Amino acid sequence: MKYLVTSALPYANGPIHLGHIAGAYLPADIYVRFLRNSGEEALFICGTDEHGVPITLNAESQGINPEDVIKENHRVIQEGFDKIDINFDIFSGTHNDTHAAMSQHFFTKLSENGFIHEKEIEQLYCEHDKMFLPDRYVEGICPLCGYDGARGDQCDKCGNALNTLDLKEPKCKICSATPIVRTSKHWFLALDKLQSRLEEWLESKKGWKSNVKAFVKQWFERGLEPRGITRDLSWGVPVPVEGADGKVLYVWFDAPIGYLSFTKMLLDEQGKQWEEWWKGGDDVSLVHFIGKDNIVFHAIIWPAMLMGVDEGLKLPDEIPANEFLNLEGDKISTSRNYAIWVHEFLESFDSDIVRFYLARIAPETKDADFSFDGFKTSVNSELSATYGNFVNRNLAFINKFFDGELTGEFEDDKADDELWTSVNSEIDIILESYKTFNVRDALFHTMEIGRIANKYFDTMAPWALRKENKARCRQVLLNCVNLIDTIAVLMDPITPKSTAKVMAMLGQNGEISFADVKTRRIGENFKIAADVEILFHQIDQDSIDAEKKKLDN
Ligand code: B3M
Ligand code: ZN
Repeated sequence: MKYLVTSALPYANGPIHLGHIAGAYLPADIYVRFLRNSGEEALFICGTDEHGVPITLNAESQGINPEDVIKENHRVIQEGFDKIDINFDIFSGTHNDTHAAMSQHFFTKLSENGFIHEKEIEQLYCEHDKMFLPDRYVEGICPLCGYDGARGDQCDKCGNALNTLDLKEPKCKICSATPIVRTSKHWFLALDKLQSRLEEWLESKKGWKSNVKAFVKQWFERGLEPRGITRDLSWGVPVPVEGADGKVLYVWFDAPIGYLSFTKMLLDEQGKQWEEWWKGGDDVSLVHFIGKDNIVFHAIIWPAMLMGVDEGLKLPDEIPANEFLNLEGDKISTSRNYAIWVHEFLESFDSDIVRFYLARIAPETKDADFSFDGFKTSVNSELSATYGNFVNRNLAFINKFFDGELTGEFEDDKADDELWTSVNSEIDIILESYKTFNVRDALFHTMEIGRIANKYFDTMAPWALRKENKARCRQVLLNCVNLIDTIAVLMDPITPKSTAKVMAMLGQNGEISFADVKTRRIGENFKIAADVEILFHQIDQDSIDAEKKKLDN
C-alpha cells in the first residue's frame, strides 16, 4: 500500500496560526512520519490556496497586486512550517499554469459528462466600478439580525449564511456606491445527479470519524442541490468556455484540484508518473487531513468532482477531520489578531515542545483549548519530567559511575521480563493509535512507558546496586538505555529533533523503524556516543507571561 497524504491548502492571505497547525498540518505530518517509520511509501502534498475574493480585497486595500499578496504569504506560511518541522514533499500553490490547466480539464470533463449546466442569475453590479460584486464585495444590513456590517455571504454577528440579494441597503465595498441588480451567466455543478452514488460510496466508509459521517448525512437528508462553481472576477482560473470573459472558477472548485496538480508537479520533476498514485486504485490510500469547517468540500463536493470526471481517479480513503483549537478559552480570530502565529511563536519556543503540546491536546474528537499555563505544565512536568529527565538521569549516572560505558559482567533477573512485557503491550496500543489517527492516545501511552521506566529505575535503585552487585547494576542500566531507545523511537513522529539527539547520544545511526521496535536491543559493551545534553529545557514563567501579554495587545 502507498499513501498519498494531503493537508488542507492554507489561504495565501495571511500567516497561519497554531489552530491551523493542530487541525490539519501536525496530525498529517505525524501520520506521514509514522508511515515512513513503518516502512510504508508516502507522499505528503500541500501548497497555498491562492485564489478567492479575500485575496483580491486584501490586495486592493494595500494598493498592491494579488500576485504580491500570495507571494509574500506563501513565504511566511512556508517559514512557519519550516520552523515547526512540518515537511511536505511539495509545498506549491494554485496560481500557475499547471494548476489552471488541470482545473480547466476538470471543468471541461464534468461538462462533457453532463454534470455542469449554465444558468442566468441575478447579481449585484456596481456601476461605478463596472463590475459584478462577488458576495464578499458587498456589505449591508443583515436581514436576520439587523447588524449593519454584514457581508454578502454571511453575517458575522448572528453567524447566519446569507444570500447577497437579501442584504438590506447593500453597498459596494470598494466605492460604497449602492449596487444595482443585473443578470449574469454562471455555471453549476449538478451535485443532485451524483447524490445516490455519493451516498453509496460513503456508506462503505465504515471506520470514518463520526463528525464526518454525521455532517455528511445531514446534507444528504436535506438533498444535494446544484452548486455555483463560477464567479465574476478576474483573479482565478478562467472559465474554459467561449464567452465567459471576466469569469473564473470558484476558489473552492479549483483548490482541491491542487492536491492533484501539486502531485503532478512533484512527480513530473522526478520523471515519474502522477497517475501511478491518483489512478493507483486500491494500492494507494488517499488521506485528506482537514479541519471540521472543510468537511463538506472534502467529503461531498470534491468526491463528486472526482466521480464526475470519470477518469479512474481515486476517491478519498480517509478524511481525518479535526475539531477546533481555542485559545485561552476563546475562539481564535485572525481578524481580531487573537491567535498565536506560527512563524512568531517558534522564535521563542523549540519546535518539539510545541509539537508535543499540540499533540497532547489534539482536537481529535472535540474542540480543545490551548492555554499558556497548560503548555508550561505539560512540558515541564510531563515531557521533561517523564522523558527528558529519564534520559538524563540514566546517561549521567552511566557517565559518572561507569565512565560512559557498560562493559563486563551482566546479570539478568525475571523482573526484566515483566518490564518488557508491560512495555510491549503499550507499544501495540501506540502503533495502533498512530495508525488510526489517535495521536493523543499514541502520546499518552508513550508517556506511560516513560512512567514505567522511571518506576523501574527507582525500584532497582542503581545507586545502591552499584555497590552490592555491579553485574546486576550494569544490566539494569542497559535496560534503561533500551527504554530510552524505545521511547525515543516511538516519539519520533511527534518530537523528531529530540529523537535524533537521543539517537546520537546512544550511538544509533540506523533509520528509525517501527517494524522491530519491540525487539531492537542495544547490547553489552554499550558506550555513550555524544555529550549528554538536556532534551527539553523548562519553560519559565517569564516567557509565558510575555506570550500572554502579546495576546492581550
Ligand atoms: N483554503 C482553507 C480553509 O478553509 C482552505 C482549504 C482548501 S483545501 C482544498 O481554512
Ligand atoms: Zn463600487
